Amino acid sequence: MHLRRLVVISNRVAIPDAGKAAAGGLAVALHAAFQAYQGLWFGWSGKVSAHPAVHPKIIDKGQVQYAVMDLTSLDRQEYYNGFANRALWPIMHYRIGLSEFSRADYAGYLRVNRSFASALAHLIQPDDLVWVHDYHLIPLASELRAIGITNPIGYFHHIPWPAPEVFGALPGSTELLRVIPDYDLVGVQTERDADNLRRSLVQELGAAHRRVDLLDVGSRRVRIKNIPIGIDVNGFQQAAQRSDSTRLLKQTIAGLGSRKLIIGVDRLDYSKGIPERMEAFERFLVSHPDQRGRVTYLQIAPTSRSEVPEYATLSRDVNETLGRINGSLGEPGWVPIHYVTSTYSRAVLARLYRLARVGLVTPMRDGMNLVAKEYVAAQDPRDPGVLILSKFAGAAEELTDALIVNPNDKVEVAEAIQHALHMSREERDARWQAMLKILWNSDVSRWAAAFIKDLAASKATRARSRMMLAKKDSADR
Ligand code: GDG
Repeated sequence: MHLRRLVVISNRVAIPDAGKAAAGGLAVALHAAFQAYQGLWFGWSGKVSAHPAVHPKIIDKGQVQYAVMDLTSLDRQEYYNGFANRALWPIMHYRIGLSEFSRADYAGYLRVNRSFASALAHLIQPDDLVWVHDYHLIPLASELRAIGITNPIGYFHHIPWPAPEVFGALPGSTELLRVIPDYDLVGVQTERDADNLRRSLVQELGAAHRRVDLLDVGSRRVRIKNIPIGIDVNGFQQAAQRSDSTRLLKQTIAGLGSRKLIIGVDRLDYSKGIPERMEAFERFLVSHPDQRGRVTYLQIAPTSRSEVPEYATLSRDVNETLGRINGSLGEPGWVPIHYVTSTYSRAVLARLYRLARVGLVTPMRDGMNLVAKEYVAAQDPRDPGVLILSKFAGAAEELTDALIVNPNDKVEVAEAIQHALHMSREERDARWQAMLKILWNSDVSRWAAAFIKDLAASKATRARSRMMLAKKDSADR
């Protein structure tokens, strides 16, 4: 049988290690899709070189081919650290004040997108479905169209799409909006994100709604739909049940004794609300002094984007807050907050989630937040823990049976912790069952399949829309 090819493009490419299971989020998500399709995965190798090759390095791994390009150090600085992570990331997370726009960075962002497009164009075949991932690559479809690629091209935006008045604060934002209709399908995490992007297109570019999710922008038609990303539910359930142990697990279990565990797991990023969360935990201990010595909060926060100055500032803030709280509230034999910045295996994470009575997931803004879903999946059905979830995480649109909180309100978060620690077994059970059902409905393999199905269907829609818009043009003339 002839298998259609799926071409995936993302900033970084996860080339699998022989014998090892797929590692991170996107790799797991695409694993299932690449079983059903021949695959090509294209992106940055993660390496910097003085004179990167014009053509990508191709690595064959069975049904999937990986094609990776090196970047120059200037590319990395302007495209990745600069425009993507210092201008776009904060704006998309509603942090206008942190967004550092520079024309040079923006030019670098466009330059890398253009060079990716020209390297990729040679590899795309007429029947391929093209799927672009995330904010590093928004202009890619436009660059591909400019060199004659007419395949269906979809884009999935993993992070929030902010309200028009926030997005509009970014210099060049209208230019970025103009490239959106070069995609046939734009997937976002929540209905809120979809609505924000559609409103920006209508307000800034005069786009016209054909249907709620379908917009005509000039001569192009784009579908904007929320397709919330899921996790490998079964994988997390299995991993959480394993009985082998590691040093961290043994130490955590021994250190806990009869104390209850509260867990937070986040990349060290200001969008995740880590210092604010520590302060909410402090508030909880101050308001409920009988709980001192009875709970431990473990925060795992692998360092990320350390070359971006705002992340170094955050790291200092977290350490300061941590030191202050542990210093003022700790007792001999009890440290309130345990904080680690190393990366642990998914297997260890799953076991820690299961050990924890409370999953504390309180980002200031988050596209989805997979940790919230992983925490739920890993729970012991005989004694499930409680998820406390920020109303500003995309996951809150689905996981309405979590204890939903405003992360800016430390008293509210503190009281949610108290509620979670004392929640009856019946209530915990009912909330967990309801959330697990939702997780199964948006399992990661279903997510990828749903996006691909909509993208494949967009070809017919596109052909029809071209015909109708051509007719309209000639009628107008
Ligand atoms: C972006 C969006 C959206 C964390 N520490 C370790 C580790 N992790 C894993 C978690 C989880 C993943 O990293 C983090 O995913 P999140 O969704 O929580 O957040 P972002 O990294 O910001 O991801 C986000 C996501 O894209 C997907 O669309 O949900 O909103 O910002 O899977 O488990 N994994 C391992 N060791 C660690 O120490 N192995």
